[in-house]
Amino acid sequence: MKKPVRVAVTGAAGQIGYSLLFRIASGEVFGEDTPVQLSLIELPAAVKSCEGTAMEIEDCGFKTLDKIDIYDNTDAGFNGINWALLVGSKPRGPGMERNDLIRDNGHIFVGQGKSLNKAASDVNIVVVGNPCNTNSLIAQHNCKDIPPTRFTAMTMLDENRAKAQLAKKAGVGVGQIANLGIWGNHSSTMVPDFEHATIGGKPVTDVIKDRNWLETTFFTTVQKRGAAIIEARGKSSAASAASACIDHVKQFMRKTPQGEWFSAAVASTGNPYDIPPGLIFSFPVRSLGDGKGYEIVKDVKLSSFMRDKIAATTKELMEEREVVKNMLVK
Ligand code: NAX
Repeated sequence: MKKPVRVAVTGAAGQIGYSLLFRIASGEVFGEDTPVQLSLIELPAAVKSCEGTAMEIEDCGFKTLDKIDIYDNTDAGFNGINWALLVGSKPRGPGMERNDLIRDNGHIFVGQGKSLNKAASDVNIVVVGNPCNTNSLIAQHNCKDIPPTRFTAMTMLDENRAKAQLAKKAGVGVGQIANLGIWGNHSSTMVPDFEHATIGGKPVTDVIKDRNWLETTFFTTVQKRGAAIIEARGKSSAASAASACIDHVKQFMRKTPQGEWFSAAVASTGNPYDIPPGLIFSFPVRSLGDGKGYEIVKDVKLSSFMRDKIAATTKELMEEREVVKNMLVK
């Protein structure tokens, strides 16, 4: 067996946590030869429920599960971890403005950034809790000793949603869709880039000739999918979000094959797409493998249609950054 991997999950008693933890413990993500040590982190009021989840995980008899610890604070829960999956955050309450939610949840990520700085070093951080791009930015600013490239936010669910829509329209299996990059914010301004994606190795626009559908129905279906799920299910996406989180970690664990890419929100370096440096922005990226980093794909030629959409999502992220500027350590 290899050295154990220690994985912390915040919001472990929540609905995404319930779909996520079992798959991590099962060996699906880190391999059947890697013992998994889970660190479940919750608010004190949800610790009891977390204990119930932990009992169920134990009862699955996963051979890769080494141990489970439960914490109600991040200083202890992040101690020596290799992966931090930051899922826990506060949902938007009735009558609450988006900026109030951004500020409220921002404080959680100030504290978690500071705890990561104290308690962990060789760690990769994935922010799922919304607004995930800006929460990742806050955590990263409050965690000066860990390189910014270790912080990501999840836009894999948006990528998976976009691929599913294209596959349905083209009448093919979703495995035929490749290189579907999401640009920008995980919000309704996100940009699902159909212009560089392929279906069975051919450009999407050669297979789906209805450009109007791609620019309108496809775009808005992907952008508003989260709201459509809440409307239908009465609850927000959970199993699909957990599955996307698994996909995100797996993508960073392996070297991305030549010519392929996937979507993740990472710190902008300012070029080549003129996105303000430092913003946690979703790009097409390629992993260098073993969770050791990534490169932003540099050679994507953007049409004026895509550039306009990307400008709108950039503006939204800059506005979010302005709302939380007092939480960002220079
Ligand atoms: P739930 O409300 O079911 O669970 C959240 C859990 O987090 C609760 O158990 C709560 O006690 C815990 N929590 C809150 N503050 C905490 C803190 N400071 N430390 C530790 N735990 C804390 O929400 P769930 O459906 O699991 O969603 C979690 C987050 O994921 C939400 O912010 C949600 O908006 C976000 N999502 C992000 C997605 C993405 O693609 N990036 C998609 C799905 C989801 O909407």
